[in-house]
Amino acid sequence: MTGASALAATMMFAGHALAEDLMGQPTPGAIDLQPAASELKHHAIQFHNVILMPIITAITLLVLGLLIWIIVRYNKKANPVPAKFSHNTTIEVIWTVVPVLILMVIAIFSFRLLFHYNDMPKPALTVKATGYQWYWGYEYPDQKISEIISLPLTKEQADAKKVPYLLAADNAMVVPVNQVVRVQVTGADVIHAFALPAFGLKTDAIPGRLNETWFKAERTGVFYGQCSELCGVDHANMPIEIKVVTQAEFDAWVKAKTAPPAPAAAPADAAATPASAPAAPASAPAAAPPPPAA
Ligand SMILES: [Cu+2]
Repeated sequence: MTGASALAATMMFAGHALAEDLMGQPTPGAIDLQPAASELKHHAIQFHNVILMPIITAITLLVLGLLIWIIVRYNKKANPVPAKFSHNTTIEVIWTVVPVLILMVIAIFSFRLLFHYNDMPKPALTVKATGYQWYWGYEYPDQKISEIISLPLTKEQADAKKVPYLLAADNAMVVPVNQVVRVQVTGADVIHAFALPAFGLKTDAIPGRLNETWFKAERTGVFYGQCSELCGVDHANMPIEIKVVTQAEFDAWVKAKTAPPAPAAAPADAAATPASAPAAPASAPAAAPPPPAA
């Protein structure tokens, strides 16, 4: 990035911050990160805006200034007799030590953010997200909800529902607001990545391995992400949709998912009956047996 484009980007960035961003999805024509709806994303945005952007801008302007200075002051016309010396110990020490110090500053804040990602508060809910070629499956082991298959909507379906194509799914991951949600991420065939910008999530889904990430949604609504590891021909067609609802709505959703098909005098706590787990949608492949709750 040249100095000029960095400056332009910084100015656009500053100007854009005033405009209204769409929550949970990309804003057409926008520059800048998606607005945060979870704690981790707030920290990531702060790291980007307060630490990285000023450093990048300052370095770019410094290098641009040096280039202009040399072009103007030391071209053949302005400086016909060049100096013969080589090496300058002072400047060599400076251009070694200063970058090291800059990297150390970045590292300190970078590790702080990394630790934050790893320092998950006690989760209220665990969802296991499995990446398949090419769709996602969401399982709620503690609620005894077997895998829900989440398929992308076709262009026609998305347009009819007025939701973003390639971001909207038929079945969303449903979670309660203001609760720590642990997402266990794995892959069933190849490596995928579970990523959702508004929550600052990006975790690889690796076959044979259970990765973990978390978020705590600050508001209700629908949030979109995408598989972020090139996983094959339909990589672009495996959206991630997370629907954040109130606790009451979530409880009702769990009840609906776990209720027996024929309500034969089912008491209110029928949700706890393990045998009542419903089958996945007809189009879904057979769900794996639920793993032991972690
Ligand atoms: Cu994928």
